[in-house]
Amino acid sequence: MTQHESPPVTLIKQFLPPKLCQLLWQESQNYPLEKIVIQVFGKYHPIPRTQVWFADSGCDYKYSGSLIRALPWPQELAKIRLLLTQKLPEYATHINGVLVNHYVDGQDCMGWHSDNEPEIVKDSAILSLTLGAARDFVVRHKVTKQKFNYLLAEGDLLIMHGGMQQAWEHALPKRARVNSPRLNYTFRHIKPDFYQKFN
Ligand SMILES: O=C(O)CCC(=O)C(=O)O
Repeated sequence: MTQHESPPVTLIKQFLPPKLCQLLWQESQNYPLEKIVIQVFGKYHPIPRTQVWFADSGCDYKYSGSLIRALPWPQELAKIRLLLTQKLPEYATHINGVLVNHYVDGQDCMGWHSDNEPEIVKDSAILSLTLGAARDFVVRHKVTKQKFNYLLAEGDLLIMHGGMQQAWEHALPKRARVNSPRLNYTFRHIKPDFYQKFN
């Protein structure tokens, strides 16, 4: 790669109109958000955010060793999925699950990782939609360690193109000055029934 290669992402500012942001935010007040506890080197750590996974039946997802069963799509969220497939068919037609992360304030965060779980269809795009507080989303090349920063604000849609997860990782760092909540939706294409094979 060249020294100045940019990450394979497209940022669409204010993709979701304010009225739809408002309806989705209202609906999110009833999400069954959970704080997952993960085990690292024998010690238990609650993750610094809460999460819920909505998906088509059979599209379960594994997060740090715990299998998370698919909950059915809430009404407003299902409409957003439809909107994505209409506006961005090239990327969104095969979406069948969405991970929702809720950050109470700037102390909640997500560490460096790639979305490269085996149940994600290889080279599929991941679409990230933000509501609430604006936060920095940082992308880092796995080899050169070059970093790029994207400020994600309410209604913004970030497309992480196919192939991104192989070469790049991303994180949502803590931000001391952020004192209001944020929701992030990552719409994904999952291999249906991937985990049923192991049950
Ligand atoms: O909240 C964000 O913008 C990041 C979410 C994320 O990295 C993920 O769901 O894998």
